[in-house]
Amino acid sequence: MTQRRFPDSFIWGSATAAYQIEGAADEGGRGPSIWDTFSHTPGRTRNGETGDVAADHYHRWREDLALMKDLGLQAYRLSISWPRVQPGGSGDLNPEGVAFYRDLLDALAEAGIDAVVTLYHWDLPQELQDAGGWVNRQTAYAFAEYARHMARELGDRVKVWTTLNEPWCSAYLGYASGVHAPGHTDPAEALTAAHHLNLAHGLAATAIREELGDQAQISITLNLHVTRPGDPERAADLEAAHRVDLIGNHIFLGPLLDGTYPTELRELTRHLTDWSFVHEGDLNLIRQRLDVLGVNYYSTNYVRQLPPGEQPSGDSGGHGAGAASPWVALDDVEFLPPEGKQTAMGWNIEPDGLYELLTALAGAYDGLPLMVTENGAAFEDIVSDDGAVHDPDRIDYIARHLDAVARAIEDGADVRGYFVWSLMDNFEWARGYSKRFGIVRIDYDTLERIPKDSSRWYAEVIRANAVDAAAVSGATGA
Ligand code: GBH
Repeated sequence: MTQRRFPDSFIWGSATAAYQIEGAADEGGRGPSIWDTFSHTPGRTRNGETGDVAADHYHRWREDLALMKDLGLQAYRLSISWPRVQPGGSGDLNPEGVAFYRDLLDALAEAGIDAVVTLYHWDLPQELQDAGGWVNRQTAYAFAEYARHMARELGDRVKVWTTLNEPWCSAYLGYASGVHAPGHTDPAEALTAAHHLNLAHGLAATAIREELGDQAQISITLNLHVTRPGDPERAADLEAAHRVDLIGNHIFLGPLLDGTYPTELRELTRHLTDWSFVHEGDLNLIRQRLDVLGVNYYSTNYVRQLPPGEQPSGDSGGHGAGAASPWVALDDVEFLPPEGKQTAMGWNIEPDGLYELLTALAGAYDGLPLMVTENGAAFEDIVSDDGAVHDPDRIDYIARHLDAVARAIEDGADVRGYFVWSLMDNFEWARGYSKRFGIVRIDYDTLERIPKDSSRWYAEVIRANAVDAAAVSGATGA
């Protein structure tokens, strides 16, 4: 690896999500979301932790904006809490909630920081869940109305509208493995939810363009799975990886970009659903022009096809001990435990996976602009006596992934920007506060913000518009 420069127009950012940082769950007229319900249900999150306070960003956002300015961030990816702006998920808006985001977006604009706004980062208004959540087709229409409201209220302040963050997680972790809200474990529900999420994207994109005109920039962020065969020589493992690609990736890429669900995907899941949730005309509604595709990348998967009758060993690749698998219709696919160096999440570290993903997307979808909307890692911080926070592993991880992004750009992928996950430590969903992804540390006793070494390092990358991954990897021996 060597010093690599990025295009002059490259956008440097950092990302967060509302439920993970805001807190103030009962303030400002906010309604309950499925994550309030889920996190307050005993046994669902580590130590029963919730987002009630989180990083208290709702009250401390001015301080957080100052941190962004210090970093020299060019863009900030945030999400809007749907139940904060529309407490019941339909009907009246909550003016106090809308004002919170208006003030924040105004201050970002004043600081010259572009806002990339995600409309749905998993916090569905509870009232919509009571009516069936994403299994109910009506939720897609409610989402489009919410999107229309946000376009009207905040339209001129938003650079890029991202409809959904990682619908894979909403569908499969929410409805099949149950490790995310609402905690269901029904494979047919997960597939239904996936379609309704796709539909919600299409309807919302249409509504936003109706409000703001065709120049509105629309995106969706996917967590696409880079899956490798456990044994590259074994045809059965290659075939297993292909099926993961269908269930994990093409269930979204298909309707969004090709206007269809692959026949193979329908066949593979035929025993679970007859796909009657796809109504005539849906596929036309879903395939809307994407101005940019958001790509979240953390790690790769290795899979093995099990011989008939054999059960997967262990927890099958970190789905969570005893949890059901999110991988519907793939009972005979074993997710192999990671080998080599891992992050604190137990995820393997493979920057080449990001290179492969970006170049594969560029090859498959000619001319599709891409943006890395999340990449980053949880590690144990090293807090020294003088209060400084050292995180060499995080610097190394980000540097090596940026090197991969730069290589993908050199090889023709149109990657427009990169967002570190995350600006600050936050509520890591079912893992609670134990996992820290921030480049800024949050002291959860005092709620003090302490920039880690990675903050200063990232500020320098932004300033130089270049990364030197070799120096960093050498320093930490990776
Ligand atoms: C992102 O999710 C989220 O957008 C963000 O909110 C979160 O804080 C961040 O990453 C860090 O977790 O489920 O067994 O197949 C990433 C979610 C992580 C989901 C890897 C799939 C694979 C394990 N993805 N995970 S499994």
